[in-house]
Amino acid sequence: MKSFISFLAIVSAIIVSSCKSSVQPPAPLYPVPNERQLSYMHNPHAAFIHYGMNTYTNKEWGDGHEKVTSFNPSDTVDTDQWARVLKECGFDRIVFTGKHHDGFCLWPSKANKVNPHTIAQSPYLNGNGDLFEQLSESCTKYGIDMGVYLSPWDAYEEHVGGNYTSELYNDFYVTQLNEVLSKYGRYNEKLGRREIVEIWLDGATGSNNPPVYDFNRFVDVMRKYQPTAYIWIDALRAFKSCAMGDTCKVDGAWAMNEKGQAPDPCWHKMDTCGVTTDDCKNRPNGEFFFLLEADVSIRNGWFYGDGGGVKSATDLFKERYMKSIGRGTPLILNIPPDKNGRITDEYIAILKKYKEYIDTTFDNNIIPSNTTASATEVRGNCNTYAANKSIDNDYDTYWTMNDSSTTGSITLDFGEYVKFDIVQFQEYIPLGQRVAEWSVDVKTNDGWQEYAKGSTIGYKRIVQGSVVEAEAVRLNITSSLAVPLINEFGVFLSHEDLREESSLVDNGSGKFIIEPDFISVKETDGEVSVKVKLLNGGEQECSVYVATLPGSGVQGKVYEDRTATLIFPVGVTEQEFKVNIINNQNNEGDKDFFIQLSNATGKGVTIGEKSTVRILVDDDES
Ligand code: FUL
Repeated sequence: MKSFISFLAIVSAIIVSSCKSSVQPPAPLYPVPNERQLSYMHNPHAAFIHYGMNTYTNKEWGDGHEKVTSFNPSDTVDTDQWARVLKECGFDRIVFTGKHHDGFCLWPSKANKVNPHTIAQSPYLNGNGDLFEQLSESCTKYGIDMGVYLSPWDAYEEHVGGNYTSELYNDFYVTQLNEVLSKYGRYNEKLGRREIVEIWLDGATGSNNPPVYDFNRFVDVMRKYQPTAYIWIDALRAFKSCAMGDTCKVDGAWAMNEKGQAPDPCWHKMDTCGVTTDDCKNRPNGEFFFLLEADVSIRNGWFYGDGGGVKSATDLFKERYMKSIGRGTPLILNIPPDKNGRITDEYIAILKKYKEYIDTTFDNNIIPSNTTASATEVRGNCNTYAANKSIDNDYDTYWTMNDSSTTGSITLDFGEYVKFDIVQFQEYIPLGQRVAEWSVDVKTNDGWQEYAKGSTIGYKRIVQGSVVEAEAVRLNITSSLAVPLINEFGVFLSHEDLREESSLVDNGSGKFIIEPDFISVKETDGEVSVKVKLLNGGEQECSVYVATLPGSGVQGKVYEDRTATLIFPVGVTEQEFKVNIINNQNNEGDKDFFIQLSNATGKGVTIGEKSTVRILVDDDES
């Protein structure tokens, strides 16, 4: 051991002595993230709160004809409980639906002077309620950031309110933005003002003839009051605003699904040359840095309702956290309060378990303190860029190589056997996203073997495999757009409930999949049928949860909500799952929804890659 240490000392002496002081850091690979995007990547765990008129009418999308008297919580809405519970459960921000598509405002908006449709007209606190104000106070009190969801699509104004020419509507909406962004938010002492960290302008439009929204004007108001807010706008609008200016005015949008999962590979870059706006995203050489955000609800619907497929803590960890934050993408998890204006005990118990899973897995860095790091090449032979910069716990230092090198490896030698099942590594993304392919090897008793491989890294990549005991781990960058920069590299052991105690070699444990991945149906077809299959299984009883999920079409309008736990007795490997399609009389255009698998039970049984079916319902009226 002694001679090994002196050998290392000599090696570092050589590195330091041959390092030229003129060695510069690598140039940025544009586009690079802005401050708002970086700040979200550093604190990527967000909570959504969907609460409002729909909570009381049991709808997912209201149509604007709801009576203000329907919004009648039995008690004061407990925003303190929301902020306290969500802070305790590890969330960094709360984004709240102050106005959903039905147009009912949860603050006393005066934007519509003639026919207001707000909490001030409702029985809540005798017309003195203001949930944005309440939540601003609660977020300040409990130290959690606040964001707002203000739906541009406003069914009330479309049908009843009277502000429905494009010009009138844009004036109306700008007044609402002024009201909300100038007054509410968590009080930020450093800034000396109330701060809104995120503004979510949902992309749904219910009408075939929506007003022409003036997004440039909207964004100017947002930047005026809340320059630090991450602006989320549906891809189409973001695309247009990017195409208009030399920089993209908005910061991000959805991750092209509402499953809480980032695509893989995941490039946070977009350009303006795709056929559809989603085509423009996730492009390795995209012109604009565009941060995807993975959204999902804890239940099978965005607003509170009975039953409805509540996700387990294991599902939240493995299927959402690991496939969003674990792919370098912020996760926004929706926790809808019930009719009493409170987060239910059932949800709190799940969130606490989920938090325990995250904490026990990631809180302890299990790399032994005498671990040594080495690399195939170090930039200019300089200590500043040496492999140990990936284990020094300093975000701003990194391992890198000379500019012409786009492949290379770093190895962590633990000096003892370490048991782990999670490997985590990060690219230094302030200088641009670069890595296109990587692999990880582990050195066990049997020598070196491949543990995992994948495509992008981005802000962070977390990979879970089977539990191994290894004396060294190696990260190989096998393809990169420019010289790679790795600022963190580590291993962890997951909470015991989450481990896959199998050997390195895939032992063929069962996987549930759903087929096909896409179906197009007519509104008049009555029903749609899909197949749930168990691959490599059938020797033991197991089960899987199947549920419908809204897309641009919602339950009750386009399809009938359906959830089921399908039990697969020994020997059964395939079952059918049917969903009723609603033949409505609206001219609403084609709509889609999803059928999704989650919560597999049975030893070693998991959900396979094919876990979702998209159903496109052809509207016979349009
Ligand atoms: C969707 C909306 O239509 C849903 O109601 C929900 O608000 C979700 C976050 O975005 O597109």
